[in-house]
Amino acid sequence: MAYNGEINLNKIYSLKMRAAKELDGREKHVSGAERLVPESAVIPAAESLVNRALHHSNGTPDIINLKIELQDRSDILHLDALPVRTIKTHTSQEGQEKMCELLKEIGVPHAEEIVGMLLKIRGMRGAMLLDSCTLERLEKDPLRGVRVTYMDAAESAVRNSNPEKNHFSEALILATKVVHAPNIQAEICISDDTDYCTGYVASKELGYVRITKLKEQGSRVGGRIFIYDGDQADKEKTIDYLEKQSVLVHGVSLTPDKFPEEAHLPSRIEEIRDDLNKLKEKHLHRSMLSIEGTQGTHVKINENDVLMFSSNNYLDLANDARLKAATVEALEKYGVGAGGSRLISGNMQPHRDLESLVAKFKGTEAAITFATGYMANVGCIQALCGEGDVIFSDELNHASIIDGCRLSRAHIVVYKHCDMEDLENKIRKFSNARGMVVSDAVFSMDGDIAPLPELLEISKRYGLITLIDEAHATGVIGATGHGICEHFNLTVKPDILMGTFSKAVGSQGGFCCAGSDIIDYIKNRARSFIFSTAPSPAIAAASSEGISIIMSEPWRVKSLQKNMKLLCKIFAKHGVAANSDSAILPVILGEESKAMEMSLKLLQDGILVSAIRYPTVKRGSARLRIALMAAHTEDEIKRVVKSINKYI
Ligand code: WAQ
Ligand code: MG
Repeated sequence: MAYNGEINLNKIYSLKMRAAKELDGREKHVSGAERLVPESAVIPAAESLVNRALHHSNGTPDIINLKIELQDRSDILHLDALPVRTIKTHTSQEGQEKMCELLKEIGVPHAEEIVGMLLKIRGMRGAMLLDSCTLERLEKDPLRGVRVTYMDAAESAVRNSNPEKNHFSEALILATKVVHAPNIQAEICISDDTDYCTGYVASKELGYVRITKLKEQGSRVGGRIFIYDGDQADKEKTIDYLEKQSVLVHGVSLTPDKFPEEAHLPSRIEEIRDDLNKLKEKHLHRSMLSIEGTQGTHVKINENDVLMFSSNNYLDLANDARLKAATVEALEKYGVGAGGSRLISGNMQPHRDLESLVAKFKGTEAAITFATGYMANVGCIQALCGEGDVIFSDELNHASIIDGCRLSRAHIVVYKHCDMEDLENKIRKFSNARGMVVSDAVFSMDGDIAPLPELLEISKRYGLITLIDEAHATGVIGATGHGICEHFNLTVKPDILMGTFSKAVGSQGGFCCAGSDIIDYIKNRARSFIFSTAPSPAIAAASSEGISIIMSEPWRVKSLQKNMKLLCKIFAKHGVAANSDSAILPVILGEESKAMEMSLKLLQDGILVSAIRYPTVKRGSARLRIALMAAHTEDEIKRVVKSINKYI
């Protein structure tokens, strides 16, 4: 299997549709088209091809043939679409002269003769392959010509938005493939549709040059000529490429001039494309795996069973029957949408219930909930700190904390990871500073726990408020999963305990728990709260149910903690030092490519352990991040260690 820096196990399939009807005892072609799509798109592509066959202006077909073939992924050629320009011509003669000029420009001899040949073609299914010097036809079957197949647009948007035949994008895909064939100097084309008079010249140098009028309306002329410039002995290679090489063309647009603004911004768009390519070269480009079905210790990816070691669904509540029932019940009672922000019109009973419950769970006076954990951090930090304040922030804090700090306009001082000496030294440099110390409770990519007792002591001593992010601590650490204060048996609490419902709680959303004044202030100041529609009441109800289950079933937290001890022990047995008190264990590998490769190999073994790369972690500290769940079995934990050891 080819590896191109993306985790993408999708198989690619070719689909070919041919529709025909019987006319006077002979089969008459009605319509034909092809697609090259990932496995997940085979069914919709098949549907759209059949649709196209059924509703074609050439008539209703008697026979529709649909051939679906698996492609060898390592053999797929990715090409950028040729740049496109359009020359407007008013008469067919003017168009034909233009075509000649362009061919001469790139050194094609006998341009007039070649264009003359094009203007005589009628009814060929394929293209002429023409020796540019001798004007000999090189195809085996001159009646049929060479058919170019196995090509499509790489972007699904282009493939899908095209149920009717799109002359332009289909021709651009074909031309891009053709001009990259060995020994092909250029391609010329006129549509065979009687009412479509546009054609083009394409070559690597010219790009795709459209000529708007090349023939008279109503003319049945139409065809293609591939101009061959090379040793005739090599023609098989060219034909083979044209007929068999799978090609995905990137950056095909749907119309040649749909985005006129591109004309004014070519440099920025070029830069964006360059950046994307650089990301791919550095193994930093991200693509998404598609999970089919539900979340759990086992998930389905491409119909395969995959053992999940990459989920924040720590207590296996995301698909719990009671959470689902609570959601459905609230859905029936309160509907889907909240219809407005909490402050205007979206404040519903499930939101209020959830806030009381989470405050109780964290042992604070009050709580405020947000649509996501990211929004909770951003909103809360931006609300509580402002210009003139100083925020002391652990260097490994989550991106949402960093973004909240930036948005607050406070001065940001980053201290060394969990280094309380460094924190205090830095605070001292800002004597009388007003502001905040902010830290993850459990660090999301390292799984270690902030030294909260010292952190609180120092912050209090210097009069700084504290915000602790318990996204990966809630339902995970502390004897009964109440989080970091329980973990350290603390009675003093940080000023703000932030967390999410999206992880151990099995639902979605973020929260901040604190004294009622602070919460009231956040409600009045946090822009991500004020200017955002309230989460669905059904989701709020699900979150409440998740928290209730964590409280009533402490065995879940125990089982998760036991699993981590077991994982560390098994690693130790294999001679790998491993230590974590949370649900996260990083296996640091260093190079981005190495982490990506390992993750891919594990996936091929049926195990999902995600690779974490820059910018999520520091450059050169790429890693596998094992995330445990309460529901993992001993055998499954042994399996992941064994697999990792095999490749390390
Ligand atoms: N391989 C080789 N030749 C082909 C293929 C193929 N896959 N498909 C068509 N041809 C040949 C065949 O002789 C057709 O009669 C001829 O090309 C024209 O095909 O606005 O619509 O599908 O930029 O009619 C060009 C301008 C439109 C689009 C081309 O071609 C634009 C077009 P058609
Ligand atoms: Mg046509």
